Amino acid sequence: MQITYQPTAFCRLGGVVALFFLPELMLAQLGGGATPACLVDFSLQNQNRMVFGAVNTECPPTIHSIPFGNWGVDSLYGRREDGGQFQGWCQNNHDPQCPPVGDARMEWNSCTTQEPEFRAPNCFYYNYNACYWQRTVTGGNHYANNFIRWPAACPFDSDNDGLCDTGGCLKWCQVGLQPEENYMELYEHDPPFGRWDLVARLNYPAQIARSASSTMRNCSEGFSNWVINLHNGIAEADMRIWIRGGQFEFGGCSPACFLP
Ligand SMILES: [Ca+2]
Ligand SMILES: [Ca+2]
Repeated sequence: MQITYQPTAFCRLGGVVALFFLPELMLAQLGGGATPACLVDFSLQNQNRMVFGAVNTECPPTIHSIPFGNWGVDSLYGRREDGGQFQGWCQNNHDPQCPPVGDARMEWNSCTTQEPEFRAPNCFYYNYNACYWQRTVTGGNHYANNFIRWPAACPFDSDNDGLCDTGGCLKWCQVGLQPEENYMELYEHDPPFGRWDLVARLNYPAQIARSASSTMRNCSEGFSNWVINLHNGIAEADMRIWIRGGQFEFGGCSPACFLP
C-alpha cells in the first residue's frame, strides 16, 4: 500500500510542533500493521532558579515544615515529583532552619509575606540579594523526561544510485514547544499527606531543539538555547530542551536501497 503523507496532518503531535519545515515526505511503504516513525527522546531542564515574590504555601497554621518546602514541576511532558525538579538552596543536612524531610531536598522558604517572622530581609530565610531573595545553589535540574514519535517515511532512493538518501529520521530529529505549550507550574509539597500547593506558573516563549546531526537511522544529542520565563513577579528560571537521542523505527519498511 502506498500512502502520501500530508504534512499538516501530523505537524502537531501531542502538543509538539515542527517549527522550521514541513517536509515533502516521500511515498511511504507500510506493512505488517506497523508504522515507520522517528522516536526522539528528550528532557526539559531548568537552571538559575530564583524566587523574589510572594509565596505563601507553607505558612502557619500547618503542622510540618514551616516555612520551607520542596517544589516540583508540572509541564506538558512531565508530572511533579517530590525530588529535585526545581531545587532551592536550603538543605536539611547542612542548614538547621530546614526540616529533615529527605537528604536530596533543596528547599525554598515558602512563606515569604504572610508572617512577619519569615519576611525579608532575613538571612536565615533568604540567601541572595542582601537576604531579600532566594537563589538556587545547584545547577541544572530535569523536570520532564519524555519522547515523541514522529511518523516518518521509509528510507528511499530518490536518485536511483542504490543509496537511501531520503526518509527515516533525517528531518525529524527535533522537539519544539509553542508558547502556550511551554510552561512550568511550580508546586510545593507537603510530605506527610502528599498534598501539593500551587506556587506560581512560569511561561516561556517558543523553543526548539534540533539534533547536532541526523541520519536516517539516528538522532544525535542536541539542545535548544536557554530562555528565561516571562516576568511573573514571583519566580524565574531558564529552561531548555535537551534531545538525548533518537532512532528510526522501521515499522513495515524494507528499503530497497543501501542504508548507510
Ligand atoms: Ca504547604
Ligand atoms: Ca540515492
